[in-house]
Amino acid sequence: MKNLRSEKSGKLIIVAYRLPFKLVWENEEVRLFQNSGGLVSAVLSLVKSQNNAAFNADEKIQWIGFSENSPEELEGQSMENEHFQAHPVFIPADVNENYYEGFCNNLLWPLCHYFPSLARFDDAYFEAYQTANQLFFEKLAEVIQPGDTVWVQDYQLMLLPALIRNHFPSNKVGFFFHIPFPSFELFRMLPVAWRKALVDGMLGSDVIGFHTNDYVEYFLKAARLVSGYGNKLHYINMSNRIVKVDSFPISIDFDQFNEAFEDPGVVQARYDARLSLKEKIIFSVDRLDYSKGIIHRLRGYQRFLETYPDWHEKVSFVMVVVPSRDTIEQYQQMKSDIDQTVGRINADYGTISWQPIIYQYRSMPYPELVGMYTASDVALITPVRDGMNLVCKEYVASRQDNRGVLILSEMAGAAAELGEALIINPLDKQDIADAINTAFVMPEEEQMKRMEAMRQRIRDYDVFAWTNDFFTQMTMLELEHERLRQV
Ligand code: ADQ
Repeated sequence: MKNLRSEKSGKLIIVAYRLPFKLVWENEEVRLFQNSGGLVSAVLSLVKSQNNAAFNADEKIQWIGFSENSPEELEGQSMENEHFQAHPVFIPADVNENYYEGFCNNLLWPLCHYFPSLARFDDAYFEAYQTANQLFFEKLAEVIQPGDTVWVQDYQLMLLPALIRNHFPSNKVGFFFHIPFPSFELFRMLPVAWRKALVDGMLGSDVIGFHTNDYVEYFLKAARLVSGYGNKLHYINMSNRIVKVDSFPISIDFDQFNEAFEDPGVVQARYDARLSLKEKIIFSVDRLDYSKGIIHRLRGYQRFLETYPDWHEKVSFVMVVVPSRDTIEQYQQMKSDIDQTVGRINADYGTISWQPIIYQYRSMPYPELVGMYTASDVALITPVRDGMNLVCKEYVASRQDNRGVLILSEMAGAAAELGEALIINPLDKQDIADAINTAFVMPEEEQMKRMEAMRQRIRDYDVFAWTNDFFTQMTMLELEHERLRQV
């Protein structure tokens, strides 16, 4: 097959709200701690795989992201490590408040997760969103050169692809949307000018990626109804160029989770969990967010305790919630609802020798996380809406022993891929309760059959395949553009 790498390939530039590092001051010097989040490992997979054609993998990846530190604090500090060179974007605090907490998290997040009643519409939000996207663009303009490929990430930067296209028309631009793109009935709640700016902004890209076919269809409908662009087989013809819209279900580093099963720290954590907990273990872990269905999960568990009293004293539900956005009032309210509900269930059902829910509000170190994944009989994942959900994929990849049962909400993007899970409606308490009981009585052979099928799928389409797939589409589109230019 022809080598797809173009001679003109330049460097890769990632633009995301967050930088790939945390900055920590020690003795007046800054030290960089690389984040271990999904996007960073996905991008690192590109470095490891080296066989993509869209950009030159020998050059350090450039990463543009918001800086929590002031320009004075960062002056003279090196902002690179072995893989990344970071370019901090400075956004004044009042603008960032209206941009990030406002437009992004008080409007786009609830709207895209089907919570329109929580969405706040404020002109100052949209103004700040435009200003912030412009600031990201200005930083990019200092870095970009002909031949470079830009990969823009997520709902914080929907206006950016069009800004790039207008000023640097020959650079390749990819965009990935990590949360659900909502059905048109939700999207049309945005003021006409805003929704048009968002759709046109994204259409500045060459390739636009979503997690599922549903999100692709919803976006294509918005592009047609908001901006008048039809499509043919997911290709939108923009007169002088083509935009490809497709689904790329994000994944994880399967081998890393699979191999962790035997790490001494993981073995120890698994042993400790089994020793200190009851004979059946249910586990859940997520960020504090109303989209994650934490309250619904608790109600489902409560219904399980009501309906299946034979399991009393025999089950421990370990629920770990990572603090997130807890400066926003709705999140504080939700946190206190969760605290109260956990307290009530433990008070109603607990005994001297049994605590039905063990609840922790903290981030969990990796060995402990995989220790819990591999000790649990059930992973209970019940978002009321989730773009993909990586926790369920991590659980499955960790189960080298092919044991355990995944209970998964039909509202998670991942449900489209993991049909062998027990799929539930997270709003239906009885459905959750029955699924827990079904999981507890499921014969080992059936657990193994389901687990093996899911593991095979994630092994085949891991995070390396995901990034490779996206950049293959970018390269194919570039070839198509070259062909069109010659016609
Ligand atoms: P998130 O909403 O953050 O991501 P998710 O995909 O589940 O959700 O990823 C969470 C990550 O955080 C997982 O890797 C998990 O292990 C980790 N994590 C969660 N709780 C933790 C804890 N207490 N301690 C340590 N680690 C913890 C957004 C979208 C998702 C989409 C991803 C990627 O909302 O739908 O899957 O982006 O596109």
